[in-house]
Amino acid sequence: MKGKVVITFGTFDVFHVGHINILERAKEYGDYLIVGISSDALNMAKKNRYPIYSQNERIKIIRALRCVDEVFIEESLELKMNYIKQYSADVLVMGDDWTGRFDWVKDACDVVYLPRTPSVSTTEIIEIVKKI
Ligand code: C2G
Repeated sequence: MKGKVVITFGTFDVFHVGHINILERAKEYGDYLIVGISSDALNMAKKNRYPIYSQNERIKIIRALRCVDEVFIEESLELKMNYIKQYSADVLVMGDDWTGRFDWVKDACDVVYLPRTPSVSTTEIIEIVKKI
């Protein structure tokens, strides 16, 4: 019995504290946390570059977290509804950089947008490291 199922999505490239903050807060919305991890190909389509860490590395990192119960690869942003139904999710949690973008799944589950952790992002880390 999984209890209340929470689903969230992301790339989680160059894993940082903003990522763990949203995953831990997402878990508080239910009993079982499922994470859809963007495939390398989806990342290329979304951000026009491949992630620093491959999808297999990102899966390994996310799966190892205590708050995460299950992971899968997210192949397309348009498949959100399919994933929500496939995993019987009760609530979708996303960071507030996505506010409003996934309201269209509200017929299938609750949708919650949580504030992002300020002053940390993968892009910023890459820029800082480049300058060293
Ligand atoms: N995040 C956060 N605080 C930060 C950075 C990220 O709360 N400082 C959150 C984002 O809001 C997101 C999650 O961490 O909910 C993963 O962030 P990204 O890896 O940047 O995910 P993204 O590429 O936006 O992919 O289907 C949706 C997409 O797959 C989301």
